[in-house]
Amino acid sequence: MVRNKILAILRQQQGKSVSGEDLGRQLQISRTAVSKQIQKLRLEGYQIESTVSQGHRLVALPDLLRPEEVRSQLTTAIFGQELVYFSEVGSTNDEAKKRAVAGCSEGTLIITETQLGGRGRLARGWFSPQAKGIWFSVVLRPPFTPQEAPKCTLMAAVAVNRAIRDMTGISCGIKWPNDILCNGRKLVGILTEMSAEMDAINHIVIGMGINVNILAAEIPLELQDKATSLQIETGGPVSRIALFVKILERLEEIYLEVRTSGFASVLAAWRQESVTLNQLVTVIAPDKTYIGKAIDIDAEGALLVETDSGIERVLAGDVSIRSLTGNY
Ligand code: BT5
Repeated sequence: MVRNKILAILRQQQGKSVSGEDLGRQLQISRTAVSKQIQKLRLEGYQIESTVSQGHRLVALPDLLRPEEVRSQLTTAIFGQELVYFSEVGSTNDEAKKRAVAGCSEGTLIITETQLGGRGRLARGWFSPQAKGIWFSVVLRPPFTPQEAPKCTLMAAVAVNRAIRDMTGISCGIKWPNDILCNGRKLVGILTEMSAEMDAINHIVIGMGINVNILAAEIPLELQDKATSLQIETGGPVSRIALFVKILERLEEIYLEVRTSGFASVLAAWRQESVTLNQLVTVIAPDKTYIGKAIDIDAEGALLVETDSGIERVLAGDVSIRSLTGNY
């Protein structure tokens, strides 16, 4: 595609100019055709400076998670080798599940700028405004047993928390099982879905929603006291693409380690970063609601809650859990 070739040449120039004539010669097209492609790239959000004497110069990339941009920065071996991009979509988890059933390879990524039907757990909605966050899903085909699947949520939480810390310096907490909180408000939500037989996993889809450049005033009223974004927390915009790449790198690193050495180090990191442990929590299970103290997670990633009548083992997906001591 001529567009991609022009972009590749502009990138190689690393901010230096290249003349329209040179571009035309290299691609064997006319200068007018070059100008048209440059114009199109500008409409996509690429900032390209053009002067008659110097030619064209790539000044800044658009803040879109376009596959060619992501690919050009990605150093992962599995995650993102297949990359499916939508400017808008219902839910990236639904798209990932469709592709997983059709046999897509492990590490296939679905990315979008906005979701029209983004989902949380238990049929809740997920607010996914245009180009303001990172809304994506990845397909895994792990060799674990189905009982181990809930730990993939913990693994994802540890990975995204690490990436956020590396990139912004912010330290967030993990609320069991699937939230990253910053100052008591939700910054990231994770939705893990599985297809399995009795003793083997067909595939796992991990979906993540990361609120990046959402301004306080853009958060819907019903989420005002529950949600936050990196821009709100750091006071300035954060590069979505750089953060996305970092998340994928951290996630792959941890996933590969888990595949060879098991979940022990994920569970240890999770315990350290948890804001749920040692808190009083309300557990809202389908059949009962009760209060207790979250004392630990077990080897399968279940939360252990100490109540008056003994220790309850709480599995993700079945319950909602609220801390009694914080505003989360
Ligand atoms: C979650 O569910 O936190 C999982 C969210 C996963 C979203 C990703 S985006 C990419 C992928 N594709 C999907 O369709 N989903 C995944 P849960 O714990 O059930 O929390 C949902 C609740 O969080 C909602 O009921 C709201 O109260 C709140 N919420 C909705 N949107 C939010 C946002 N952007 N930021 C913070 N809180 C939000």
